[in-house]
Amino acid sequence: MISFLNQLKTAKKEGIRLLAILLDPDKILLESVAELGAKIEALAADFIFVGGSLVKKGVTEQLVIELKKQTNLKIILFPGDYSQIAPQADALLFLSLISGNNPEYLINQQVKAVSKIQESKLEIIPTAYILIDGGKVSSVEKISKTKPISQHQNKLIVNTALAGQFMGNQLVYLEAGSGAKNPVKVSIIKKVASQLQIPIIVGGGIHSAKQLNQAYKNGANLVVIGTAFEENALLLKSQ
Ligand code: 1GP
Repeated sequence: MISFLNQLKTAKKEGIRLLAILLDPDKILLESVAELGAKIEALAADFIFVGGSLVKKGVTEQLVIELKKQTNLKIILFPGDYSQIAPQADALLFLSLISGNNPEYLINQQVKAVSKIQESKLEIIPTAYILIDGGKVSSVEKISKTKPISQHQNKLIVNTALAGQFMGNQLVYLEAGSGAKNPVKVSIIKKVASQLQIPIIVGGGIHSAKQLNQAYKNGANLVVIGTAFEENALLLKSQ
């Protein structure tokens, strides 16, 4: 099977638009997983991302196991912290919050994750995670105690993304925060995409088919949608 990273690299090369639906293990009832899986497949999503800011111990594993039973889509871990690493998933975004300066999210969580990763067969993808101001205080900001970069600081965002690439990351994730008022501006996506050799994931505050299309058109290779799916899956249908 083609790896998650290779799917993204191909998407970047060939202009394929990939979509991931984000599920927060804390908000999902296991009984509803079959129905959710069917809804996600109906949207023609390519992946299911699993992760949240504050998730109780063991809940992520239970959700991943259930998703594996109910859908054939690849399950990608997008963890808020190392306790959310479930070996039953397909891949792990090995995130480093490089827009911030909190050592806990730059290196400490990563060190804590090692024993869990070593025991698993997960595909590990080093990912530069960049938090951008989405117009309200996001959970990532609260928990990581790091400030997002303003959407006016184009140059700083581009240079942070480039630094992420030069550090060896294989992906860049431009994050406006879950439930953001303002998604990452298309002009920022465009600038970052034009300078980077590695694929770009964009997420946070994307609510409509129009915003989704705009993100792709300007260089997002994979878009992640959580809140809009929770609220109304139908809004996105006509991508
Ligand atoms: C959050 O980027 C994701 O980490 C998705 O955000 O919930 O706003 O879609 P939304």
